[in-house]
Amino acid sequence: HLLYGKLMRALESNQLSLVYQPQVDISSGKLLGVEALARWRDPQEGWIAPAEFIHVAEQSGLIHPLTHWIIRQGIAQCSEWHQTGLDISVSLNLSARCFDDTELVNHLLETLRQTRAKPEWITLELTESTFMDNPEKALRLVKQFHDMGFRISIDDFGTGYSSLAYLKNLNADELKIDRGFVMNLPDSPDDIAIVQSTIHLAHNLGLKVVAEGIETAAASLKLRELGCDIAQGYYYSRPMPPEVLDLWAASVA
Ligand code: G
Ligand code: G
Ligand code: MN
Ligand code: NA
Repeated sequence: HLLYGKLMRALESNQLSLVYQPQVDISSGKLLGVEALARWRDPQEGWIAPAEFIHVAEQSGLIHPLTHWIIRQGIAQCSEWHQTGLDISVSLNLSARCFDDTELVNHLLETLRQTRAKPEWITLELTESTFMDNPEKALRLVKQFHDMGFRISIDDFGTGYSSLAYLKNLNADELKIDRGFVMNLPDSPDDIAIVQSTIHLAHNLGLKVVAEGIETAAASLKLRELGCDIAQGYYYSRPMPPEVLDLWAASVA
C-alpha cells in the first residue's frame, strides 16, 4: 500500500498527534476524562482519516509501533495533566491486533515507570469484535491489563457479537454504547429500548456506562434520564489538542 511507507516515515518524524475528547459526568457536567484519538497530517496529502491509516497499519505490522507511540504519548500526557492538578483519566484505543503484540505488556509497564503515571488513570478501550477474534487470548490479556491496574472499557458496544457470558467473564469496568444507538435519541423508540436495556445490564454487572456520539442537548437529557453515567460527543466538545483541552477544562471548572 502507498500509505505504508508514508506512515512509517510519519511515525519516525513525528507527524502523528493525539487529540483528546472530553468525557463528562452526565449529571454534573464535571470533566472526568478524555478519549485519545490519533491524527495524522501528511505534508502532501493533508489530513488522513484514522480509520484509513489504522487499517493500513493493521494490515502491515506497523500497528505495533503505532500503538506503542499512542500509548507513550497518551500516558505521558495524562501524567502531565496530573502534575498540573488536572486529575482526569485518559482512554486509549487498542487495536484487535494488539493480541499479537508480545511487547505490549512490557511497553505499558515501561511507560508507567518512565512517566510515573498510575495505571488507574488509564482506560484501555477494546471493541467487542476485538474480543471475538480470539476469545481465550483476549480474556488472558485483559486479565493481565487488569492485574496491572488499568481500567478496561468495551468500545462500540452493541455492534459486535459478544455473548453475555463473555461480557461477564471479561470483568470490564466500563461499557461504551456505540454512537449508532445514540444519534437518533430521543426520537427513536427502538434505540431508547436498546439503550435502556444496555444500561440496566451494565449496571447490574457493575459497569459504568459511557454514551458516545452525543450531538444534542435532547439526546444528553434522554441518556441522563435513562441512567447513563458518562457523556461524550460533539455536543460537549470535539476532540482537541492537549493545550486546547487545558483551556476547555479551565472554562468548565
Ligand atoms: O477519531 P475518529 O476521530 O475519526 O476515529 C475514527 C476511528 O479510528 C474510530 O473507530 C477510532 O476508534 C479509530 N481510532 C482513532 N484513534 C485511534 C487510536 O489511537 N488507536 C486505534 N486502534 N484506533 C483509533
Ligand atoms: O470508534 P471510537 O468510538 O473509538 O471512535 C470515536 C469516534 O467518534 C471518533 O471518530 C470521534 O471523532 C467520533 N465522534 C466523537 N463524538 C462524536 C459525535 O458527537 N458525533 C459523531 N458523528 N462522531 C463523534
Ligand atoms: Mn473509542
Ligand atoms: Na466507539
